Amino acid sequence: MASIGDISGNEAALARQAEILSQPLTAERVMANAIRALTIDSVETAKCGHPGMPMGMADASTVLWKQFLKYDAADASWWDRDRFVLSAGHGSMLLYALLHLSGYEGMGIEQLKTFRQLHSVAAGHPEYHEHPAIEMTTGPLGQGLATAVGMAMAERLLAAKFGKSLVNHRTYVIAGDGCLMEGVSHEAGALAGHLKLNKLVVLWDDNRISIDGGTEMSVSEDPLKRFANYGWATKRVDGHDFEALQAALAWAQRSTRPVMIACKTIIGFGAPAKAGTAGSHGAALGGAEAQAAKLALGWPHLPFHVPAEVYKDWHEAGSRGAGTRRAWLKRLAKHPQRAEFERVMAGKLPEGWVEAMSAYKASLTETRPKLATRQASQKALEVLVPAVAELVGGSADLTGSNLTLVKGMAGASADNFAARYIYYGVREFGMAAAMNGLALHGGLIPYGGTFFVFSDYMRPAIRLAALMRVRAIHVLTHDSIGLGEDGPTHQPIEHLASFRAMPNVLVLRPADAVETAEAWEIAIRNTTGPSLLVLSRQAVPALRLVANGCKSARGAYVLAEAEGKRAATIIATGTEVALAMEARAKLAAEGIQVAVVSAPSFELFAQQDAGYQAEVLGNARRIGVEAACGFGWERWLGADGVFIGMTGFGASAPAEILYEHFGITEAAIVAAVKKEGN
Ligand SMILES: Cc1ncc(C[n+]2csc(CCOP(=O)(O)OP(=O)(O)O)c2C)c(N)n1
Ligand SMILES: [Mg+2]
Repeated sequence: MASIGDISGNEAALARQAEILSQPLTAERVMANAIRALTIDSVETAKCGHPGMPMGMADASTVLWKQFLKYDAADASWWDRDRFVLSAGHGSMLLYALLHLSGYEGMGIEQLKTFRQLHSVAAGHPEYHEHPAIEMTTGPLGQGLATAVGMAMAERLLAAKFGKSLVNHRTYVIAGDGCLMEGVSHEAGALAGHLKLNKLVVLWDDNRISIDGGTEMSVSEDPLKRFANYGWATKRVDGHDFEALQAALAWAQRSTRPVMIACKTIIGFGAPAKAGTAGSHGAALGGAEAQAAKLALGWPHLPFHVPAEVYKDWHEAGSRGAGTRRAWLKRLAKHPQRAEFERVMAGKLPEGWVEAMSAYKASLTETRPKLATRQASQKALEVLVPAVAELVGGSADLTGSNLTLVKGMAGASADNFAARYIYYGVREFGMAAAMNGLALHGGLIPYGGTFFVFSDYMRPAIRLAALMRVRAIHVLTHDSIGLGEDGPTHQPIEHLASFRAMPNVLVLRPADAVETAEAWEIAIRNTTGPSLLVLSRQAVPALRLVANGCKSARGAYVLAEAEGKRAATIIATGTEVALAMEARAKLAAEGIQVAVVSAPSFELFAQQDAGYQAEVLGNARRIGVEAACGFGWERWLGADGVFIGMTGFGASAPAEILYEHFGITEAAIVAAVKKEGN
């Protein structure tokens, strides 16, 4: 008998496969074969897709969905369901087949027939908004796993708050070799191990094949040992042995640590020639091989036909959780915290927070503090954190710089999840992915801090948040050359432009304490994607002296109108608004009247009607000022506009020297206005 360690080569895989296929078909194997057959049919119909992974993991998924996963196909949005994340998102047909077979509405056979076609819910990779049971968008390898860590954290945090009669579920992940090769698996795995997220269970599709071939070409470590070292409980099983899988998953339920089960599988299981090879990873098997695979699997049915008795078994699995869900609903109905639980899970903001912020903003116009906007952000948080109980903060080891922690917030630890702050460690990507998971889980609004320049390390997670329209708030401090001496490695230049280019991302760069408070209000209300609060290290004067309404909500507004006809309009963001105001005063003293427009958010301004935009931008020549690259500013400045900012990387020196050195000065603005005026 071939041992499970012997299946890395195609020959060994085929021998092992033949041995398994020679065994009598069990009901479970037939259920798994339904996944394989639907995968084959959908991929053949689309003439593209990834059959290998669903065919390899069909057995393990069947055991999970039949016996362990807590779900009720009648209600995809049951709050206390187990979360299932297909981190190896290329194997999307596995998820679609599971949803179809277990009886979810909205994933009928017609959907599988249109796999990968325009407007099909069965898109190439699982897309969050396509079906309510798709917990997140996956495809960028590793991120499913890292996001699932956030979901598992959310479960712990909410269980600590509402009790386990309401919150008591697991997060299951299927991850491939690729997910574990990705760097983010290190960050996420280490964080989960540290926090002892024992209700997180990862099934590793240990087929040792990726696109280029066998993983031995590029991998020498043992991922199980790596995860064991992070503090995970680990186990190896034959991924085609139902009893072994069942025993491993039963063992996982009792774990006091996060669990990784390496399921030794044969990629493309069932395909007579391509099984065990990269050839089954990402292309249709082809007519002859597809036919032969069905024959080998003992699946004699027409394409897309699943016999009634197989549906019956699957529907039983899909409704297995119905009683548990009903019992949960009863508990919820009489739970003393029911209203609050329902509010946070529905993503509704509490009462009173708007009034608290209004009072705070009014106090700012009295005290007119000169503060760095990162400090102003902390002051806003001092109001928001008590008022918005679902806020969960954190930082990637820069708490004292990002100023993300406020009084009364305990840090979460393995022993204490009655907490509202996460020390993510120096793991920006892991943090941003976990924040997505916290938000996707529901019940929490995550914010997290790092230096703006290190948004580069988080970009893939911010992009997924944007694609999924997830409410995650990033507190990005040290936003320009204004951070000074740390130099060009730490000075963001192209970041504003790059995030303004990313759809569904709201970039907010406030100019003073009032605008920072407004930015927070906008971010908390923004449910259509991530918000980036881009904040300064250095102090700025109070510029907004009246705080009625939320002017920043229009993206840009006239902060100071010209006394009379505008000779020019100076448009600035963040710390450069103060410079613009100084230049305005200087010019006024010389009888030249200019308007200053503060533009904290290009995205919000772009959404305003043409009339408002025209009124703000005016007819006079425009000068844009921002200590960053000018890419994208032409949109507001017009053909004869002038941009004052950066054209290359920064340098290491005190901030004032750098502003002088790079010519971002009051004098430069004055000169630009005068030049234009002539
Ligand atoms: C971040 C990222 N890099 C690259 C890819 C392209 N890609 C998709 S699947 C894959 C190989 C994954 O191998 P594995 O996880 O072992 O999947 P299997 O072939 O076993 O299905 C690659 C490189 C991707 N989807 N995401
Ligand atoms: Mg693989």
